Amino acid sequence: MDVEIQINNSPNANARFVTWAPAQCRIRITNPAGSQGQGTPNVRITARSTSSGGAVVFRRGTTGGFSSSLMLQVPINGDWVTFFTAGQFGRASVNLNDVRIEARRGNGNQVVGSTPCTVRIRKNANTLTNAERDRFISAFAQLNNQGLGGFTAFREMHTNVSSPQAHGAPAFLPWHRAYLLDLERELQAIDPSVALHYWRFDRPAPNLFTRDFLGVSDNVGTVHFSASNPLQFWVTDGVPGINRRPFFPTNQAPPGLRTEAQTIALGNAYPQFRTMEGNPHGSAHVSFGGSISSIGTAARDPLFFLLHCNVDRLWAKWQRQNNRFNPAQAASYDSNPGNPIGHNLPDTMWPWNGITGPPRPPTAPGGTMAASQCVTAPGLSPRVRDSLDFQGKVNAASNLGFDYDDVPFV
Ligand SMILES: [Cu+2]
Repeated sequence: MDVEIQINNSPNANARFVTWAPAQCRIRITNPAGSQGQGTPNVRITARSTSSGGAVVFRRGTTGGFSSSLMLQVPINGDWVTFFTAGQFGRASVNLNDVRIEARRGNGNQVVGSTPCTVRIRKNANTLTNAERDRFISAFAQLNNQGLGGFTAFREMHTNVSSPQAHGAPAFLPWHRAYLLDLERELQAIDPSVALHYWRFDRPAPNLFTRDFLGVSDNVGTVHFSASNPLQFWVTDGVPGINRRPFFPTNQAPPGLRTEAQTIALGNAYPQFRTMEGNPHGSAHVSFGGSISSIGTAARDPLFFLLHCNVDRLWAKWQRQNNRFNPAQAASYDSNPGNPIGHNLPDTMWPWNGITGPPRPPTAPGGTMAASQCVTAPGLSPRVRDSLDFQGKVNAASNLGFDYDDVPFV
């Protein structure tokens, strides 16, 4: 007997990624030899992991607990049988395909089918292995391609002209969530093992500000890299290099920022939480001189995306603490009738909607939202509301296909 297992119901290798949220999988018998006369054979699903890398768990249906093995009855006629798998919280992958989902016949030992799988999770950038770090910066550098690559669109999405689409109003968090997701998917198109990692700016992150990672600034703000670091070739707006001048010792956290606990405690309704746009978000930006300190130039610095990934993570933590995933519940968002366009839940967001001309900016760089082989949300032209239910907790179809190392699904 042979079986085929598909993750995210797809045979595509780029669909073999899971987060903490359940991913729909399916299994079928492709060769019934040896199982005739058995009716509907029992197939046992388990996963093989290394001790420190990814691990996954399973459940049969859309509800209930997860377990490390699952017994399924799979018909010999080749019909698919559905099940769900999710990353085991705390066990993110470290390498591509470091998990193997295996199927065995009943309680037998013989593997009758298997598939590799990766628990792809956004992590604290200070904690990456050297190999994870190197793959991450290599994907970034390739996207930049010395100023000639697709990164140009991301730099052009975040300018003074586009600022009202993304700042100073309620869609600050939803817009940046979509922006980061679009970038992360472009990085994954270069290297599918990569996730967008975050700079936890209320804690020291000494491993981030090194020549092997995001570089070390001299006293005029020029960022220096090791000879092997591909970020040395970074170019934006036709200007080589990165200008970033930390106003704090980079083996410490910047002073004066609200801690994570203080940020999450800002209030249990979205308008209160969104005041974090000032502190810690703005405070983190201006803890540097150089490009990252101003909206119009911040996206020149790759650190910007790790800073914003932590802003997004704080929102995710706040959402979880207060159960604020459902756009239909008032406290999940700030649905003020005076919100400008692009800041109401049903509004599409620029630039992915392609709309130009006042009150939108004159150009819409980058085209539509990058697609994923793992999830269908948020679609090509995301609305503000599509950013809220990022794990598909309220509606599984809303899952955006990313997760944070310290924000569980359940
Ligand atoms: Cu911004």
